Amino acid sequence: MIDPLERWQRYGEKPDYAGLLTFSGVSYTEDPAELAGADVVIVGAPTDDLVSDRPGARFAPRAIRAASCPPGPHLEARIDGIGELRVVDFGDAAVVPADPLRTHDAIEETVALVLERGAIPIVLGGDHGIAEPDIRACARRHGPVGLIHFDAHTDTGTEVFGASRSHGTPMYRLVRDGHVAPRRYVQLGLRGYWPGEREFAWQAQQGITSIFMHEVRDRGIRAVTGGAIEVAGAGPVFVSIDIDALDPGFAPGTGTPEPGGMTSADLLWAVREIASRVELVGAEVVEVIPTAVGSADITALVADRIVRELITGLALRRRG
Ligand SMILES: [Mn+2]
Repeated sequence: MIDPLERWQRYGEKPDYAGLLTFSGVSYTEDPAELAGADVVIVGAPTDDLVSDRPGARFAPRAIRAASCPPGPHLEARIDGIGELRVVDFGDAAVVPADPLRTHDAIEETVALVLERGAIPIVLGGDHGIAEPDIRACARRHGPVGLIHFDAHTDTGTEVFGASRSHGTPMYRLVRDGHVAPRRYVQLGLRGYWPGEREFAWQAQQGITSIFMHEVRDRGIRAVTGGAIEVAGAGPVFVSIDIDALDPGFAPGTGTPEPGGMTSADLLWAVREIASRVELVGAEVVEVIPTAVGSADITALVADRIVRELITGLALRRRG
């Protein structure tokens, strides 16, 4: 285990731009045995072979780590999630360029190693195709999971451009294969012009709940988040956050941006609230396309803060 803060111990903290690049400066290991006792484990999944428009999400795990800020008390929640919980950075899954099948196997294997040690994996994507190995690993450990899915799109196509494995199809495949319990599956932030009637008819048949962006706007984030938590219900829950749920004004670095989305303030609160109230077994933040370094990349920055809110919510739940 490497503690990136150790060299700066006499100063109490490490500058964000210096030292080993880990999430929030937490300890780093690639040895699964060293994950014993960890509460939350960060895994990178740098792959974007399955995008249908603009690529670049393969650079996100590094960018999110580079944008991440050191531990400290959350000024609203009044708790330091990283101080309270044992958080470890397990590095990146051994992805293979241009080979999405082997890449997904590597991601599933890495996430499974985290789950075997009893920790909660938080995966930094990557395109949304990684939902398939991420959630499959969680379902193989915990049984079919409830799913709270923030996105502009449903990602429940049977195919996109004729491809059945795409960043537009993972949720269809996960429901079809029994890894997601459809009646405990809720989508938040849907808007724009995709998908069509066929997909929504299939979703209705499965009992999937869709909360559209206009409902978030009209009913407010507290009401729709409360509703989503009710749909997910008791039992294991996975939270999947596609950064394009946010308005492109807040998260311009993404592959299929859709204007008219959520605010950062709403989404950050919602993920903390969810993590503090459900039985979270895993989470992912996907579809971030960074273009700048460190805190200059506002999309990677908000992705980092989303992960911090998840950790803060988990710490609140632990405290009771
Ligand atoms: Mn998506």
